[in-house]
Amino acid sequence: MTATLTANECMICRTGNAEEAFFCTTCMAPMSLTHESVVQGREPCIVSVIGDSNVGKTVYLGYLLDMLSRRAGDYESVPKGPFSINLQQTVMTHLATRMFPDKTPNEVDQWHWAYSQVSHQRDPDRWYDLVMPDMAGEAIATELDVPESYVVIRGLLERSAGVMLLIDAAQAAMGNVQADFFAFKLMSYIDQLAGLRSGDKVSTPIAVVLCKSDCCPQAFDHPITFVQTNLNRLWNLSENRFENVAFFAASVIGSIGYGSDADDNVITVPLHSAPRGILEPFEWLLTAI
Ligand SMILES: Nc1nc2c(ncn2[C@@H]2O[C@H](COP(=O)(O)OP(=O)(O)OP(=O)(O)O)[C@@H](O)[C@H]2O)c(=O)[nH]1
Ligand SMILES: [Mg+2]
Ligand SMILES: [Zn+2]
Repeated sequence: MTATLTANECMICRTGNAEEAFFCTTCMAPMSLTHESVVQGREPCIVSVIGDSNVGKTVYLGYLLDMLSRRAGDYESVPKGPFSINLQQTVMTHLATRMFPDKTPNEVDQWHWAYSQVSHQRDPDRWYDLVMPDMAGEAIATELDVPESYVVIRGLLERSAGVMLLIDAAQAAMGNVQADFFAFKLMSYIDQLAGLRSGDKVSTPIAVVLCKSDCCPQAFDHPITFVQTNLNRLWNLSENRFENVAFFAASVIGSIGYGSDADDNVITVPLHSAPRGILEPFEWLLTAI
């Protein structure tokens, strides 16, 4: 791929910025992404990780990035700049001290963005340059309800080579329709962005990840049946409008305990990590993009 970005052009919304700008003035994406991309001489693939607030995006993405940098599954991952390490460091530091990371702030300039070069041992000369931001679920919800309130989310989804749509499987399994409706809305948003005629289907590969499946093992046994049963609106839209959707169950935590914070609020405590199904959606997406 040839570099089409100029030195001070935002990677996400293409606004020209001042040379010294840290963040894009229009969408607030970090300009360090552009600077790294210009050094590489090619544009990266953007993989967007989306989903409602509290579904487990930060924990999943941080854990995935850490597994890649520990050569899990024979992957090799090289971060492009120290800013790319912040997300995995935050997540792993929290889990090591039996805490969950904080909710991602709605302010775009506080999101962690990971920009990494990834390859696999079976084809060591093929490198994927990936940009994966950790977005806030509430910001995504606001963009769905008031389009263009978060220019960065729209820009990211327009430019994404692949999407990971995360869903709280534990919530869906309990019959809470919020999980289905949120995913349904997100898919409809992506469909609308693609702007295709009704007969054409969206070709962007979408990995639907059923997070917290440790709480509902049936999702691991038969993810498709789980989606057809508990997330039927999402299933139908995927079939009707999307060419390339796959379903995966995942969980990071083996068991959860309960404790209290300084104000006596009940909090969940990750007792130990037992990653399951973390790499599979990523592997599928890499082969699909
Ligand atoms: N059982 C279980 N719970 C999990 C797992 N991962 C995350 N959680 C729970 O889900 C909560 C939210 O996880 P986050 O990764 O912060 O969620 P998020 O999608 O980033 O949320 P926002 O930042 O608000 O968008 C955590 O505080 C945990 O209580 C998991 O693998 N298993
Ligand atoms: Mg988060
Ligand atoms: Zn921008």
